[in-house]
Amino acid sequence: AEDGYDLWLRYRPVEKQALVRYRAAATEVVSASHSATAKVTSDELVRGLSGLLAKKIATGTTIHGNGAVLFGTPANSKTIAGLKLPLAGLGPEGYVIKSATANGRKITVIAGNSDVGALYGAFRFLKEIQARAPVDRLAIVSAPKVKLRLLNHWDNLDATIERGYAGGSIFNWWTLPEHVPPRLVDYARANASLGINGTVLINVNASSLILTPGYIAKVARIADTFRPYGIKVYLVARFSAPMEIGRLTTADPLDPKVRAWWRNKADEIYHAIPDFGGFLVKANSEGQPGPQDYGRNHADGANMLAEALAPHGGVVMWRAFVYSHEVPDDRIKQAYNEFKPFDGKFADNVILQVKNGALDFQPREPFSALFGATPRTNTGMELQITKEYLGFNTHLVYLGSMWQEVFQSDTYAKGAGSTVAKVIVFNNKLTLMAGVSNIGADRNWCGSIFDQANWYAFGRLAWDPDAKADAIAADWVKLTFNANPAFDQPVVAMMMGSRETAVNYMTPLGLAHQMGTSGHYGPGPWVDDAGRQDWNPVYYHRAGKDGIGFDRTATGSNAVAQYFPPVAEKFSRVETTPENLLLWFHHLPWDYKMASGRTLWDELVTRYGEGEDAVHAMGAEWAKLKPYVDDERFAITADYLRIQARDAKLWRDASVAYFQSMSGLPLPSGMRAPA
Ligand code: GCW
Repeated sequence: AEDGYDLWLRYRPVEKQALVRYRAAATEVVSASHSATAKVTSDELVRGLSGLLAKKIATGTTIHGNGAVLFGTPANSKTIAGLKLPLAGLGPEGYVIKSATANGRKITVIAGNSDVGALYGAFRFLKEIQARAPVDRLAIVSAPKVKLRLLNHWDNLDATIERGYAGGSIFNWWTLPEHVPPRLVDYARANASLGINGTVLINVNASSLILTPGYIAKVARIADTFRPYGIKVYLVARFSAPMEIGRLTTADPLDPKVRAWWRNKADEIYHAIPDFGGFLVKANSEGQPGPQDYGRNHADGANMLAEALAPHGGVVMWRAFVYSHEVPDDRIKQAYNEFKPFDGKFADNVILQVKNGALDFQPREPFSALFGATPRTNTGMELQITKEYLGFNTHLVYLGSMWQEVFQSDTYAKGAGSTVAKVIVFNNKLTLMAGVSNIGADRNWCGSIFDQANWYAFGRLAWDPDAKADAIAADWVKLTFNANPAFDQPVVAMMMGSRETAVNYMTPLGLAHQMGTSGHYGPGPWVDDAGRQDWNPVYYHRAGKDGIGFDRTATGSNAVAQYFPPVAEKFSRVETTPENLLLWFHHLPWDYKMASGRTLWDELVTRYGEGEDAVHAMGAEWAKLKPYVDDERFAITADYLRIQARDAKLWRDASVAYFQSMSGLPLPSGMRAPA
């Protein structure tokens, strides 16, 4: 059955017409390396080619004839060394795939500087066939632009997942370390196919028990499972761990006993997991413990952990997602205010992990002002793959286009052209891309078929943040469904429009944080009793008789001043602020004239309506594509599109009705009254 378990690694046979051609290009798999990574590479090539070519593919250590697929490194293959491939400068993870001649045979060589590079190349070679690209004259050279490409799981030790919409956790702590579910191997394959090279196994809010010996043994077993695939494991270090699982009475980062405790803990972990990646930390955020509890600062806290990990080569990812309702100012300013003063004070193996926007994974936010603002501190990006504020697993929203918008935003950190992508890639010694996972124990991994595309897009963009969202979507559709343009083109178009559609029915024109409290699924613009001012939707939209929007210019919170001058200037003035961010930066009267000629009020209502209509259009489009899809994956998607249509209507109706109670204005002519 096509339940989605195989993700984009389906390897179904190519069509009859193309079979002869592809069979000639891949007759056997050859490698002289015997490492664990070479073994899984060979297995994947055999599995992929046998499936795609509908025949058994043999393996060997020497080339027997035309069509051999030789993989390895110059160090473990004389043939590869002799071919003088352009491997210099590709680093340990880059690869070259080349159609070549060796010993008078026409072969395909897949080479890396390490076995992991060759593994990535093998997945790429299979992808070319899956996408039905020609493979007889290959000359592919690729290397990641970002060093640490990580998933962050918000999985708890009790197997629940914070903001997880695809069932429970795939990490079964109960049966580990004795039993490793085979699923974890498929998880590693899927990640390796995208070049993801690390994973944080547990929630940033999780308990410190994960650092106790029993759990370390379980983690070690997972690390053993992932190692051949080039994936390192990382853990969350809860700042108060020395008090909770040690016997200390403080977690003060400047206390020598606390420092010694963390050093010993690091030594203990590395003893069990020699290539352990390091720690991810959420400190002094949303009530979590941290150095500020002791009058210390973020650098004190991060550097203490960095010092414990440094002898082993580990890193600390210190999250910049900090805000507190005790700071009586615009919440989105807090991270910049807390971190900017410490630029240059963090150890070399610390990376600040900054969410793409300053608020919290909204359908649209401007890029965080921290990108480019901390040039003497490693600064990486955190994206949320799981759709906490974007309709969970039931709404079809492709995030590739959202992330592309962030990466291509110009920070002006070093003049025009300093895009967020460039700042992340070039500003740092250690580069990082982290994605909050949407993976759970559902058969289809992500809770829907189309959410698999977001995992896929994250991996591709982590490898190359300048990659194009539409090209990634096109690849995903071909690999996941089929390579038929009659199907692919409309589906890619649907995906590419889907994020703007969600923005329109949820938070058009730069509105944000309008979701119902705590669940973050449906509309709640009227909520003003969420327990904290900075959780209230009313705090963010600021609608009243006079107008709507959050003034973040000099007459308001002046958050704009955190951006580099050209950006600050652009967002300061209403006329130069892009309309899709208008109400994020400005409070405007309801009769403010928009580019369309409509008033702000009419435009707002129009956008909500467009959002709802576009969801219906997606449903109609999908219905037409039924002949091209298996029944099971067609049905779940069609059903979810119906849920999305129901929800989009609710969003539109509730939001329009609520804001009308503020504006007191009639609906633009021809608009349906909220039901
Ligand atoms: O997005 C918000 C979520 C919390 C989350 C927090 C964070 C893990 O609502 O569930 O906690 O951000 O990123 O730390």
